[in-house]
Amino acid sequence: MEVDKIIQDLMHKHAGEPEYLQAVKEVLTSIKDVYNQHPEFEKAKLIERLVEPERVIMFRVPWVDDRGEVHVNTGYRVQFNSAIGPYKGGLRFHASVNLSIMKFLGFEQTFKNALTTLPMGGAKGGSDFSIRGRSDAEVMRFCQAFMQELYRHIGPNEDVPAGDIGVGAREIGYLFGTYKKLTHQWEGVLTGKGLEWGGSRIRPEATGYGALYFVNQMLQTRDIDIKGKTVAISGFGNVAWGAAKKATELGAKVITISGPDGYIYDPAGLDDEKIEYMLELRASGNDICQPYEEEFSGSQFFEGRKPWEQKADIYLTCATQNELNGEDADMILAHKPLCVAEVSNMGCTAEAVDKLIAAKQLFAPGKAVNAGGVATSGLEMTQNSIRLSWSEKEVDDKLHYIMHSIHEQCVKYGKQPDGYIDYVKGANVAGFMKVANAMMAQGIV
Ligand code: 2IT
Repeated sequence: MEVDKIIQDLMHKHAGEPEYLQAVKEVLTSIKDVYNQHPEFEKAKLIERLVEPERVIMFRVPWVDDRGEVHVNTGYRVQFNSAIGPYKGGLRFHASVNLSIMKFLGFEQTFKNALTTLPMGGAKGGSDFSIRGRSDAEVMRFCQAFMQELYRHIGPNEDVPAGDIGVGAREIGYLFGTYKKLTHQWEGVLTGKGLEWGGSRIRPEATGYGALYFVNQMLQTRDIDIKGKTVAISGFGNVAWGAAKKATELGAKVITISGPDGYIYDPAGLDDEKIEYMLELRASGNDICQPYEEEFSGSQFFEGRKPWEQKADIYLTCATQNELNGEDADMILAHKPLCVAEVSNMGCTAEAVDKLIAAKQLFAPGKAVNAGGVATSGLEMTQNSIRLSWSEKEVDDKLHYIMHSIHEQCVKYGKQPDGYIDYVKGANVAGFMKVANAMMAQGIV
């Protein structure tokens, strides 16, 4: 079937799943040409199979809060594609979580994981539970209730979840403890574990570090040195923290962070103390960035606004999907930036992506830029399997190599006749070809 017809049918069938449709549409549009060059793909209904998750698990998560009140949340695990390895992808605990968001993230993860060079299939999971304002004991009981169902569906050779928004080392700890208790097995079933119990060095930093390694390579294609450049970052969580840390280390100046409440503009730039403070902000569980203004004089809080209105050389989305829209893209383009990159998954709306690419802006998508996180999860799996812990340098060297390889794949498949590198096309085609070839080899399953 024609790619356009497949998209149309999906829009009809899944009309209530806008994020899923957005992610699918972007990938299918990118791969249209290569798909048409491979009639065997059409015969094998490759795309029809690729867009359908292999399995969706939805379950009830009942738990009791500190006052004795009973709550019921919905749990999800979308096991999207296992062509190139066991299912792999994070768990998101956030009030906004629904099936559409889980499916878009699982779909994206499939191609992202393919780009990492490591053998990992794609999955995503989570719950509409919010850790905001919850006590430690409540978070533990929720994680225990969540794992009481999830444990049947995962395993080190089957499906290996990790963190995402709302799921950090604390939550992974409670989830791991429950899995171990239920199965009597100590195994590498989750990544993002603590260093003392099977975690990998650099994993907390990896998404942000990998993103900056990638951005640096993007800049090098235009002979630009990152040193001294200003960086506008959104978010203040794990990904924003790692990105701010590495950007600062490379000599750039991070001038914004943001939260659901608004953004902070700090013209002096973030230093080590301010970057450490981001961890405190996150640990408070309030999901706001405003307190930064009180803490550091010279900084300013802009309520209900986004950091994209500030002029910067480099813009990095580090919060969540669709946080940069068409209007924001216009504003950013007016600032004539050197580089724009999604570090959050699908950080830009389809309209924003189209505008940035039409303007020949140096721009790259999340599935390439943020793949260092899951890649380092893959390295954690390897260390668990061989029962060794690698040094910081060993892990960081491998992360460098992986980000370099992802960049090369994007250039290979995304370079246009006029020399412009379409990283969206490059990442989508490279990821697709790997998954497609694996699926073809394995027959109609
Ligand atoms: O979006 C992502 O790649 C993640 N949340 C990390 C997934 C993982 O398995 O480390």
